[in-house]
Amino acid sequence: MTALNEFIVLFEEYLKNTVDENDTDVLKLTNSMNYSLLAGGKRIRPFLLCEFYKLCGGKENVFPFAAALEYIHTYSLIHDDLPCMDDDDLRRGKPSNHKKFGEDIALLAGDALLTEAFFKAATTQNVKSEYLVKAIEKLSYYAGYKGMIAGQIIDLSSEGKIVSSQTVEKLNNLKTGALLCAACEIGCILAGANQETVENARVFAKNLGLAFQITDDILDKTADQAVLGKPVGSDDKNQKTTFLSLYGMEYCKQAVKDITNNAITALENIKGDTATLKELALYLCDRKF
Ligand code: GRG
Repeated sequence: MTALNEFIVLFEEYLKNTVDENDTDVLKLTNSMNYSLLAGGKRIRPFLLCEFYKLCGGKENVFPFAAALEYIHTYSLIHDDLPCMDDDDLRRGKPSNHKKFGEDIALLAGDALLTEAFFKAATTQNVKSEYLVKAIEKLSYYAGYKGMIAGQIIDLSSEGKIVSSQTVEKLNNLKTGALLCAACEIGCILAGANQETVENARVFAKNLGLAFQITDDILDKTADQAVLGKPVGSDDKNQKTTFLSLYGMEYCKQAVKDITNNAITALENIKGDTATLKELALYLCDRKF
């Protein structure tokens, strides 16, 4: 997708200079942070933040806040791969952080990215401080114990059990949907959008997250590991109940399309040019990695 690829070039250029490696006493830590941060990735969350910001009339460079979101996403991936969580050896096509640096450093790199995220967010320039405070409130809510981490604990407690579709949906909304909601809502908030727009952005993100996660479940079964960049079959390995295990392949493929359409419908309620966001939703529902 052209707009996403163009964004990635600019954003990566910015991101690569954000964690400095000047202090030789903490080099192991900063190497480990940059190893995961700069290992590629689709950069969907920062892209969404910047697109919603532009859509709502924002004119400043909000890459620092977009980076904050990518820091939090990256920390969650590092911690999720640890032996005490999903115990995965491969991430973004490379050995996972703890495989390369050891569990102690991987744990600290995740901690440092999480903490630094709030520094990046709080020091975003040229945005009204009132908007910045509201955006940081959203970020901490969605990343925290009522958001992404709630999803992780429900996920861990569900392993090896057959759980209801309601639990699988809740888990997905939190684990995957929460940071996507953060991205879309924060983009609006930083631009000073009204409550109705923020709400439409949330409905878009929630549906996008659900379609994204069901696609992830499908790819975990069908993808080529080299293209996916992470192990396939990990849901079966970890005995996870997913939409795929509950409803089967054909139902899930159709559900991805229907839920993506729900996301697009929410976009239609927002004034302005939403073509790129619509293109992104369609691109994500057809992705191969
Ligand atoms: C705090 C330990 C801890 C975990 C939080 C988000 C999360 C829970 C764990 C990460 C693993 C995971 C499978 C999350 C579901 C969301 C998801 C599909 C993440 C992968 O996102 P992509 O595909 O990744 O955007 P890239 O590598 O492209 O950035």
